[in-house]
Amino acid sequence: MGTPDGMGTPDGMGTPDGMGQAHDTGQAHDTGQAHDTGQAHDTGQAHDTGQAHDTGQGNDTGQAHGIGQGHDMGQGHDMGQGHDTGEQLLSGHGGAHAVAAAGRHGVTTIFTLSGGHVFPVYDGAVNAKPPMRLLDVRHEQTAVFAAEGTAKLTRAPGLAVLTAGPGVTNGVSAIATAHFNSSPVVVLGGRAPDYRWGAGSLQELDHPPLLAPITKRAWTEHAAAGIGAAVDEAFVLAGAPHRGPVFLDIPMDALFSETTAQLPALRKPQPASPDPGAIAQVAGLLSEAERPVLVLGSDVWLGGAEEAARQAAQTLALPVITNGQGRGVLPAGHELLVTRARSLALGAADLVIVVGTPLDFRLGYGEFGGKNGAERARVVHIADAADQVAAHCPLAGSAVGDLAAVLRDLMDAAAPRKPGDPWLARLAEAVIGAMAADRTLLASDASPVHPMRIYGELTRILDDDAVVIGDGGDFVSYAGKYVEPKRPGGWLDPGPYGCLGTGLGYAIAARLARPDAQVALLLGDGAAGFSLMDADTLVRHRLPVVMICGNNGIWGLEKHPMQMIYGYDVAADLQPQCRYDEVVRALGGAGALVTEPGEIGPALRRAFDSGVPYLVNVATDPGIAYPRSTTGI
Ligand SMILES: Cc1ncc(C[n+]2csc(CCOP(=O)(O)OP(=O)(O)O)c2C)c(N)n1
Ligand SMILES: [Mg+2]
Repeated sequence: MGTPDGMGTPDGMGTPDGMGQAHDTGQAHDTGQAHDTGQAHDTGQAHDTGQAHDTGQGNDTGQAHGIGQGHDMGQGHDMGQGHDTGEQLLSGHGGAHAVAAAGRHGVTTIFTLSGGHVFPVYDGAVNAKPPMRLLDVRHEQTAVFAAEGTAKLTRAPGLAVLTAGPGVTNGVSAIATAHFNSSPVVVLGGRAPDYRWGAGSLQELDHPPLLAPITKRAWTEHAAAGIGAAVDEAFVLAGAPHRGPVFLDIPMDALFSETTAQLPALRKPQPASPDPGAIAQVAGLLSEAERPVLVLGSDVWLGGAEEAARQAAQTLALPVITNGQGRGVLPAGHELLVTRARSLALGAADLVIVVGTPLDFRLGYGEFGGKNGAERARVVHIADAADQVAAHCPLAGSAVGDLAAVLRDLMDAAAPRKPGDPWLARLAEAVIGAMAADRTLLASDASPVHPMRIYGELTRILDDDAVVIGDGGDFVSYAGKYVEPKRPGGWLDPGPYGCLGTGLGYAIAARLARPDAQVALLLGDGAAGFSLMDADTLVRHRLPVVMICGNNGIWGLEKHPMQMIYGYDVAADLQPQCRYDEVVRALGGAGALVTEPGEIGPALRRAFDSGVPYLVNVATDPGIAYPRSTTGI
């Protein structure tokens, strides 16, 4: 299922698929765009494609077999592993060149949703040796979220291929999310053909100007012979610190063209060494500090610095707060992990060293300390690239470079804190107090269900290597607080862009990247509406994932604040106890509605044991709002 059999062959063109596109456009007829629609039907995407064939470009898909010699797609995501990393001669059509270039960067899966403008990429994937997996989804944002989830989990660039026009624009929120998360993602867009540019062919849109503000680079490769090198460049750029999404579109006449080209030798980004002077200055600040805190963010994991960070924290005896993908660098229960005493730690600190995450709203914009009349804390920002160092708040120090190198150098340069440090003892006590205070609600027998009870049950069932994904409002805020990962790289949240709808894409990525681990997707009932149709993708591609819907029947994170501000709310209600479990059942998965607290644990166990996509739909109390201290504004 889901393989694009027959795609890319001349016969595949002008099939009902091509007609379907014109027909879809035909729906615009009803909205009064009759003439455009008629033209699209007459000239048709299939017809455009046919023209590329008539000119003899792309007729012999068999040539694609010659592409990607030396590839071994089964080798996982290590860059270039199993691939010829030297210069390479490419032949065949542009799609085959693109696949060969991506394969060398460790890509094993293309996330996509079909469109004629990108057929050659599919043909290149089908005919690569071995073939590259095509994972076709139900909405382009899911394809990009899946590529981003892959990047977050494997720490190598993920690839999404989107068809021209609406395919690309449907991916924009997900590309923006990757931009804010510094996730290495390559988005390859189809593009209307150059030879008709300006004449108004189907789905003709100049994408790069739209994508430029949310990518490291967005450009068009017009020459068939340049496609391999351009795709290679996109992957190098996406994976080089500071990482992020890169967009490249290719006009369909170039993509369908047969040509030969030279693929340059694989380039690996060289880790940047930190400046010793900067490290010495930070070490000096540490020696003067009485109440230091170390904050570890997503780039610590993405940059492979998790071991160095753990060692630095332990050697220097620094209390640690984690966020994003930094979560799990110190495992749940570690004596130095004080995330649960976060407000005391960041409020009373006199030095906060933030590594690998921006000083954004999640970190009070970089303003720490000052609690109970104390002085403001000094702040050090450590980033993997100079342009990432905060410019909006005063810094006492900063360091730039490969994060593992920075942390190791700092560990060598700074003096460890003395055993019996009263600051550490105070924080440890606060952590114990916070955890004790939670116990009652995590075991709550209230009916309707208190959302915390779900986490009380879930954390008992989760393995150390589980991947937990949060997509929702209040329901996910609870998860962030009460699901503390045991390992890094197992927690996926949407990050500072806060885009609802990441869930199914991230879950697809997690199932592929961690075939044997539990994958738990925590979905608000509102969030579920953005991507639940992709439960169909889980079913078609046999990707068992446990979805847990915290179903309070409202957009909780909007309804409660609106009530607070106005004393009333609008546009914040959903259907009470809507049967999202039945939706997943109808799509071929399984599910159950849970209304009583005692049923949650057994239902979760059944879900994990089922081996199929399964949604546990827990009706929760809409009267309960997550007790938040910040709004993010
Ligand atoms: C794409 C997008 N649209 C709207 C929002 C605004 N928003 C943030 S949280 C939230 C409510 C989420 O509701 P739900 O998923 O049901 O979780 P709950 O808060 O009820 O637990 C909304 C609408 C957003 N963050 N992203
Ligand atoms: Mg809700």
